[in-house]
Order: sequence, then C-alpha cells, then structure tokens
Amino acid sequence: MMKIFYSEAHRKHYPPFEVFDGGLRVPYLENPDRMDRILNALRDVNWADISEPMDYGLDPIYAVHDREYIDFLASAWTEWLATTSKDKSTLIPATFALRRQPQKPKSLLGRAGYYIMDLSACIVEGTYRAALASANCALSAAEAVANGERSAFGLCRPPGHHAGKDYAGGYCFINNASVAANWLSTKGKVALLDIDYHCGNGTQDIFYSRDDVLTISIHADPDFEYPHYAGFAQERGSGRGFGFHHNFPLPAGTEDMAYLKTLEDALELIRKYTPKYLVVSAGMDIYADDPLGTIKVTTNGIAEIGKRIAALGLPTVIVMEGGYNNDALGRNIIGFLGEFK
Ligand code: SP5
Ligand code: ZN
Repeated sequence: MMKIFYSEAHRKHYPPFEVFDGGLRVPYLENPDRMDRILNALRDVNWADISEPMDYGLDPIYAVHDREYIDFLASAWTEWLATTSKDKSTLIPATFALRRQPQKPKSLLGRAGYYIMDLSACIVEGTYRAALASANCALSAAEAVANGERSAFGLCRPPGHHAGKDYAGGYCFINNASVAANWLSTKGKVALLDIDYHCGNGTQDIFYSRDDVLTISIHADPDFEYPHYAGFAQERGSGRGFGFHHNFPLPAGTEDMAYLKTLEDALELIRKYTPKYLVVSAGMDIYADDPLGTIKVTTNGIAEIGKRIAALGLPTVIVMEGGYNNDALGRNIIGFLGEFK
C-alpha cells in the first residue's frame, strides 16, 4: 500500500480563466478535473491508501515563505471584492514589480503585481484555503516517510514549484514540495528532484543559498519556455549553496531515450550527495501530448522514470505538480507511482 494524501479543498480554487501569451483568455488549464482523473485511476488499483492530510498550521509554511506574502494570499480575495474593479471574477494584476529597487505599495493591485509573477496564478475565493490544504498534503506525505514509509504521495492541487519565497506564479501559491523538503531537512539531508516540464524556479529560489537541500530540476530550456528567467544550466546556487543546485535544460522534442540519459546524470548527483530523504516534484507535463509541453516522453517513459528514481532506494515523498492532458493524467501517475509501492 502507498499512503496518499488528498483534500477536497482544491475544488473551490477554480479561476474562470487565465491569460496566455498574446493576451488570450483561455479556460483555466490547472482545473479540478485533473484531480478527479487521478482519483479515478487510483480507485482502480489495490495499493492506494487515500486519506485526508493533517493540519500543520502556518509555521512550516512560514519556514520557507515570506510572512507578508502569505498574509497577502490570506486577505487578497476579501480586499479584491472591496475594490471598484468592473470584473471581479478573479484577481489578476496587469502590472508587475520590477524587483530592482523593491517598493511595496499599499494598494491591493500594487501588492498583487508585487507578489504575482504572471497571469496564471489567478486568485479566487477558495484559493488560499486550497493552497494551505495542498501544502498539508505534502507535509503529511513527508511525515509518513519520516515515520518509515518507503514512499508517500501528496496529491497536491494547486501545484507549488513555481512559487518562490515571496511570489506566486504558474498556477502555484505555496511551494508544497519545498515546504515538505524543508520540514524533512531537520531530520537529515534532503535531495529534491523536479521532473515537471517547467523549471521549478520557486524551489530554486527557496533553496538557492542552502547546502542542506540539494535541488535538481530537469525541464524545457527556459531559453524558449516558461518561466523564461530561471532554469539555465549555469545557475548553480550561491554562497554556501554553490554546487547544490542543478538545472538540466532540454530542447523541444526530447524523447524517452534522451530524457532518460539526462535523468541518469541527475540521479548520479543524488547518489553522490547521499541524502537521507528524496522529494520528487512530479509534474506529468513532460508527457508527449501535454497541451503546454514540447517534450515527448511517453506513458511507458514516465513509468521508466519512476522505476529509475525508485531504484535509488531512498525514502521518497512524491508531490504532484503540473500535467494538463487530463485524459492521460490517471495512467501516467499510476505508471509513475506504481514503481514506488
Ligand atoms: C505547475 C505548472 O506546470 N505550471 C505551468 C504554468 C505555465 N504557464 C505558462 C503558460 C504559457 C502559455 N503558453 C501557451 C502555449 C500553448 N501551446
Ligand atoms: Zn509544469
């Protein structure tokens, strides 16, 4: 059996739209149906032990995120309703902070543009509660592994790896995997491997100057793909954290064999680090038919990735990140998780 943590709180985080490049309004791709597809698939196997997360309160979240940023998330919706904006269906700023001489304005939209990096981290009434529950799913999985489980899965929604110390972006508000990794880091060295299609810029931000959590992200080259400003190979960490961050940017069209070759390089770094625990940011948007992706990993390829990560033999916390081909999400997650049970 594998312990899996899931909360229904995500359902009320369902923004009516997001804005793509070119100003195109599209239905929110990071939608509640993603969880239903995964839950349905998990119900068909005999090894999924699904339960509600525990409530860990705000302390483990404040341990990786800026307090004022979390306060912003907590009150943004109520403040938004009190504004005179014409369309209040979702809070989206249209002006973003240049963080060169950071000034923090008082207005809601000023703070929204300060704390949000793009047009896909849309805030609605249920967002904050969903984000807290999502972090609790990752923390519950971390605690299960700390208590001796070989692996556990945080079925987190919203995802987290684009959320930095003090910003939201890319559908992410609280960095679930980082909260879990930081919580585990008090019990031993942690490695965090991010296989989401997009660079885990938020995770990179949170651990960049630390040497007690090795962070590795394999993703589409930011030279052409979101998040555009982080994820290049030369970003290796800073200060005592230098050498404890690694990016593996991949070209568009990367297929199973080439992906697995890169994965081996990442796994070798983890072996050398000899961590006590592993956290995996498991985005399924590397899948060949993902609507946001350009990487061509097959369903079998995803299972093989799971197999090779599992072969490290480390107690592993698996955290859900992206993946937007809802039809394929169930089988891809089952194939991946099945290697850890
Ligand atoms: C967690 C996660 O996977 N977040 C990804 C957020 C990506 N948002 C940027 C969307 C860029 C839109 N590009 C449109 C390409 C459609 N073919
Ligand atoms: Zn992604």
